[in-house]
Amino acid sequence: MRETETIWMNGEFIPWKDATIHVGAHGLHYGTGVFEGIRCYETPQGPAVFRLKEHLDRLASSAKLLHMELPYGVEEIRTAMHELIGRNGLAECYVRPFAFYGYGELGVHTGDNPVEVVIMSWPWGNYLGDENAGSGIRAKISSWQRVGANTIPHVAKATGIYLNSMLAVHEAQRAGYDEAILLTADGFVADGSGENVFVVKDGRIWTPSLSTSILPGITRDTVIQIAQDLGYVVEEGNVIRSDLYLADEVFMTGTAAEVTPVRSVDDHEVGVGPVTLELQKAYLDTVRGRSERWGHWLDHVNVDEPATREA
Ligand code: PPE
Repeated sequence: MRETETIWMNGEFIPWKDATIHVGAHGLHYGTGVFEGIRCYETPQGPAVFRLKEHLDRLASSAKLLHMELPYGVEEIRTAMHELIGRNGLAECYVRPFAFYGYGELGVHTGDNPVEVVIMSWPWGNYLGDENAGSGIRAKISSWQRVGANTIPHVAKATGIYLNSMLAVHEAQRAGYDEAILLTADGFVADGSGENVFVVKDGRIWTPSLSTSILPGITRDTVIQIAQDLGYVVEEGNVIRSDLYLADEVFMTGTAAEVTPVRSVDDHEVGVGPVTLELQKAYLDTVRGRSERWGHWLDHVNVDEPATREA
């Protein structure tokens, strides 16, 4: 990862290398944390964070699902993030706010351990590879099932849940594929290891519904709204693996992956098609402020305050 100058940690801006924690931290032992992945894009009006409000609301919901009380309000985290982006001076970056149970006692109960809150920002290209954003990735259905609704609340973006994704993406890449697609215990398509999944067939677009063990992706919601605005009908429902094999197009969405075409699933070629490319372009136009229609999704960062910058 490319280091930047500053990290915001528990209310203070500190140098990147000083943002360390004790090895006894609860979150390190048990994955008791929540996080967000957000992007800041360069727009004609300067850097802007895309759908920051929705990301911070999801962070708060994730914390609630873990009975975690965030010591900072959503507005305080937003202000800190703006200042961090300004200080690090990047026109485009990925932003990762996270909160975890820190050092105190061990044992799975989180007890009175403090909740630590950190925000990092750094440059990050397309999650699935910048070159794949055009040519598409090769996906494999995982032998690992996506965590069930009664295993871990899958609507929480919680750190421990990502062991599920880690196992799936390792398996897929060891077998020579780029990414995994996880099914639910009932055999319905859920998520990629870090993305939501969409299918295009005969001009219709559909995607697993929110109750199918998916993370309620903000990019998913964005793409649904953009697609509807472009005149497509988008359905949310159950998707089975054969739907992927027989699809005209399959694509994945995520803050990190943006809109990435899938060119094959389990070696069934689906090709990179026009609907995916149209939505990908519309998405990138939206996040980079080239579409007035969705301007309200951009939270502009004021980087003109020299007081917030350090030499
Ligand atoms: N499903 C999963 C499992 C997931 O991790 C993500 C985000 C999504 C769907 C899409 O959600 P959204 O970003 O709100 O559209 N994955 C993050 C990357 C995970 C990682 O750190 O690695 C991301 O895209 O930021």
